[in-house]
Order: sequence, then structure tokens, then C-alpha cells
Amino acid sequence: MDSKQAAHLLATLLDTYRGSELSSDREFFMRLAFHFRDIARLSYSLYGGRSHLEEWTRRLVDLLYTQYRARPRRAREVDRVRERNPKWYLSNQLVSTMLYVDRFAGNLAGLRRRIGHFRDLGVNLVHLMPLLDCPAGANDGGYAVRDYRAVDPRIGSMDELVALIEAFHDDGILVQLDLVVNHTSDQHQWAQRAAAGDQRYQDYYYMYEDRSIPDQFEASMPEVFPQSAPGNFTWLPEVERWVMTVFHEYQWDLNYTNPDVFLEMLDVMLYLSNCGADVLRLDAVPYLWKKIGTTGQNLDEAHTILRLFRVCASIVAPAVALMAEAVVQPAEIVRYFGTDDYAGRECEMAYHVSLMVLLWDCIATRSTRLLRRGLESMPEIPRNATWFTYIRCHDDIGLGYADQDIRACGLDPFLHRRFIVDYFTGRYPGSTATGSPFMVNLRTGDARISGSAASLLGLESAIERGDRHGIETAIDCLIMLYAIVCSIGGIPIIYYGDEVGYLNDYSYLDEPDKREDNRWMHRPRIDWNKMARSQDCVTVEGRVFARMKQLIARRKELPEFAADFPAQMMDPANEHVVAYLRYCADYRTLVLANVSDVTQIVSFDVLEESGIDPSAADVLSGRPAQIEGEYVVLRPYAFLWLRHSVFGESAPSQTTQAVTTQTREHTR
Ligand code: OTU
Repeated sequence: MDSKQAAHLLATLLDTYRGSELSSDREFFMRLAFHFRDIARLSYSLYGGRSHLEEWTRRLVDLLYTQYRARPRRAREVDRVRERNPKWYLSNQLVSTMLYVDRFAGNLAGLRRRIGHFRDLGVNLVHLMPLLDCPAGANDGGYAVRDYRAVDPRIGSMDELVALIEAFHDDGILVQLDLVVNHTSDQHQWAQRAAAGDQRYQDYYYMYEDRSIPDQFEASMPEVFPQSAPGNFTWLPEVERWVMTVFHEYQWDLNYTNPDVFLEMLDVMLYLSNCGADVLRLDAVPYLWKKIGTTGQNLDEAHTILRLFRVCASIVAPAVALMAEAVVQPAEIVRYFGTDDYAGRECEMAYHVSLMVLLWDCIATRSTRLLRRGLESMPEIPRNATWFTYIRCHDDIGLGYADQDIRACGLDPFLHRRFIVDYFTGRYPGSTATGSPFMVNLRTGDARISGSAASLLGLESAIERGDRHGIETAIDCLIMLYAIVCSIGGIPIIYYGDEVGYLNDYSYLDEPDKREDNRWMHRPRIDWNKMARSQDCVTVEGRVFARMKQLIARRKELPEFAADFPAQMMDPANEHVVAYLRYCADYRTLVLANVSDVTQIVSFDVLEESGIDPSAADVLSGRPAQIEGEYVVLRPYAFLWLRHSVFGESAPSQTTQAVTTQTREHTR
């Protein structure tokens, strides 16, 4: 559709609204007019072949208007603030955490009583893991949604959620919710109707009477859960149909080639936005469009769907940022920020999966070679996009490096991945890690890793051995990784439990519907007696907590840690040390981190190249680095944030007051 046709269509649509509507909701119609060309273009590219496109567009606009009118006043105010400051999420002020409401605090009411914990730690963006209504028993941690408009009654109600989000906002804490866009539970009413034979709802899914089409799909589609859910289709005896189930058999893939499905999910997205969410995490986005003869991942149409979601949200709920969950190859991940005309206009955030796995690689190999190679070969991201930086989340750690990067480091991709899995599952001689292999694929030899960060770093085994030195080393290593995550650019995620060095939680083995999925070992049930030790500096929990808290507080004081400019990788001429420079107009900070268990030295050259004086103070300790001759000394797993001010002062920081005001701005 060209711009003339789009303008004509818009004029026809606007004609049907009353003058009173146009004037009282001017804001909506202005935004609609501004974005309409994109709506028309993207819709046409997805569904252009259909006869009812105009009628469909009319339904889409009606839906947007209805959701705009339902948008609460307070949310509209945030919209206006963020429209004036559209890159709000690049700020160094943001630090996030993610947690399961039930495992963290029992229920929503319990979580409300824990707001003080977040305030104490300094996190101000809380991702509440899936909390919508889902079947009891196996539900993939809530990623099998039965009702997108109801909260899981076991943890509370929708009214409670909305009130909780308001309470968070009052405290300057933002909230992120999941939008499970790719599939529904087999108990969702659409699925139930489909299973009862209703054609309309069968068309919401990929359903087939016999194997002929499923077999064609299978020929090129990989398996996500080869051990627990092999194949991509499930037989439904009640309707005698095959249904596409890429993940578990109880998660039915939505069929976005049906334009009605897009409208349904758009409505869900705006509904959740209107509940007050600041960030929506779009689950499994690479899978949104399937085509025979492809892997069914990362197809262009999946990007078009996301762009259309983004444009629509910009009209109704511009305050809401969209985060892509795409655990795919590095070159594919960055495409979720948008490309070409839509660069920076798809999802503005994504998990930095590549950094995550490369950091674990450093720990196993004691070398930064692959990390440097991997980060250097990452394409640049649009200026308004940002990463969520993290060392682990609720999922397994998949070894999704780019094979060519592994080869460029002189390693064999297959053997190297096997080494990494062996290392973190404690099978490699000398490894102190206690993780478990996840989803071993006997056919491809592929495997991923489960385990809490602290356990993977040897804390669990050191405590078991009563090895005090081992305990300190594991803590140092955990903090060093978080020091990178907090400084390399993007929004750091403090995975819940890591703030006190939580170990693997094996209680999932006693839960029948979780026993088969060892990702639950790193989704701990929080014991608040243990958490209380965070206030006691002689305990492991207290030592980890104090240092995490300090990292977070310092990060917020350093404007050069904002995501406006990418980190510049430096060469410290020592493969065991990561070095990168962060800068803004007034300050620059050189980050040095020793990823090995041996003391390392770094020549002054890298300081000179970074414009940092060897006498510069480390932001965290307030003291200059330890120096031997012309070298900086880094003890095992030590790191430094060496800061230089163009004003020539020594490491000044913004006042705490300025920091708080800025955070508040986000939620206003
Ligand atoms: C996501 O992860 C969730 O994070 C998982 O917890 C869910 O099980 C899953 O979706 C299904 O809802 O396979 O190993 O590229 O890799 O969506 C993690 C994205 C996963 C997929 C990702 C998926």
C-alpha cells in the first residue's frame, strides 16, 4: 500500500468518528495519524493478499481506540513523560531483577510486603515472571497461559496486581510483565473450542487432519525440548487433528497467518499495558511465523508482526517498552531491534544472550578470547535500543555462540561446547561447578546447562568441603561477573537469589510436575530466614548482598554507564583480562576484570590508550589500583572501574538527590 492509498484509507476511517470524539481524544487521533502509514504498510505486507484488509484495518483502529479510552489516567501521564524522553530506558539509573511471585514471596500480597528488599538492594525494575491464569500441574512456569486477562488465583487477583504495580510505582520501581505471544495453553478457551471442533478457533492454531503438512514442517524444523517434548506436533484424539506444539505438547502455537489472531493478541498486549506494565517481555518471538521449508524461526514476517505491535503500542501506550526474548544466534538477535526503515522501531530491548554465554565461557576457559571475538563481531545496535545484561535467567544456559567465532579462536565448535557443558556439570577434572545438563539431544550432541550462578561458580561445592578460600573465590567471581553486567551497557538483571548467592534448590525433585525439568534447580523458593542474613556481613549472604548493593549504587552514579554509547573494547594485552571503556561527554571509565583464578598484570599502555591516569581511583574502593612498576595488578577475579573526569577532579559522582529525582521521572 503506498502513502496515497494509506492517507485515503485513514480519511475514510476517521470519517466514521464523531467530531466530539476527534476533539476530546485529540491525542489519540494525532498519534494515529502520525503512525498510520506504518500500520497500513505493515498490515499490507502481512495480510495484503486477503480480501478484507480494509475491514480488518477498521477493526484494528477500533480496538486501538477502545484500549486508548480504557487507559488509566496515570498511565497516560507516564505516556506523555516518556514521549518527551523516549530513550528513558537507556539510563544508567535502571537496574532490574526478575522473580517468580510464588517462589519469592508466596503471592502478590507477600510480594507487596517485600518492596523494602528491592529498595534496600537498589533495583528499580522488577520483572514478575508469568503470573497469569494457567493450569495446575505442568504449565512451563506459567508460559502456558489459560486466560490472559486473569491472574493465577493461587497468587492473587487482577485488582491486586494493578494495585501492586501502583505501589511499586509510588516507590519509583517499574514493572515488567510477560506477554506469551507465541502460544497458549491447551486449556485456553480458544484451544478448548478448537478441540471441540469449532472451525473458527481451529484456525487460531496450526491444525491438520493428517501428517502430510506436519511432515513437511518437521523436515526443516528443529526441536526446542528434544528430551521432554520431541517433535513439533501433537495428536489430538478428541478432534482427530494434529496441532503444532513447538514447545511442550500443552503449548499450542498461535497461527499469526490468521489476521484475527493478530488482533486478539494485540488486544491482550494493550490490556496488559493498561494494567500499568512499563516493559512487556515478548516470549519466544523468533517463532511467531512458520513456513514449510524453513526452521520456523526468525522469519521476516515475525519481525513485521513485532513492528506492527510496536506501532500500535506507540499509539495507545507509548510509555511501554517492548523486550524481545530471542535465544538465537547473535546476528539474528540484533535484528529484533529492527532493521532498515524500521531500525530501532521493533523491540527496543532484548536479552544479551551472547554476552551471557560468553561470560560463562570466560569462567570455564579462564580466557577472554572468545568473549572479545564474539562481542567484536556483534553488529552494532540502533542508538535507541538496549540490552538486558545478565549472567543467568530462569532458563537454561544454551551455548548459542556463533560457530565461526569459536573457529576463529582455533577451537572446534562441537568439542568446545562439550567442554563447557562438562565444566559446568562438574565432570571436567578440577571443575568445582555443580550444574546439570539440560535437554541433551542425543542426535545432535547438543546440551544446555542448568544451575544457580553461585553453584556454577563453585560456591556450593566449596561450602560442602568447608573450603573457606574456595568460598571467597566463588563470591569474588560472582561479583566480578555482576560488575561486568552492571557496567558494560544496558539494563543489568540481578537474577533473584543471586543478590545473596543462592545455591541450587533441589526441592523441585519432590514436585511431580517439575521433577522432569531441571531448570527448577535455579528457580529457588526463597527462604526469608536465609534472606535476612543479607543484613549480616559475617555471613556469605551478607557479604554478597553488601557488594551487590554497592555495585548497583555506584552504577547509578556514573552517567557514562548509560547505554547511549556502546562500550569500546580495549586490548589489555593479557587474554585473562577483559577491558572496555565507557564514556560520556564529561567522564570516562575503564573497566578491567580478571576472569582467571590467578593474579594478572596489565600494562599501563591500555590506561594510556583509554586516557586514564594510573593514579585514577577505582570507583568501588575509592583507592587507586595496585601498581607494580608499569603494571596494574589484578588479583584472581578482581575488577576495577577506573574513572577519569575531563574536569580533572578525582572520580566525582552525581549527588544522590539527582539520582532519585531521575528515577522518579521514569514513573511519573
Ligand atoms: C521461553 O524460552 C521461556 O523463557 C521459557 O521458560 C519457556 O519454556 C519457553 O519460552 C516457552 O514459553 O526455549 O530454553 O528463542 O529459545 O523462547 C528457552 C527463544 C526457550 C526460545 C525461548 C524459550
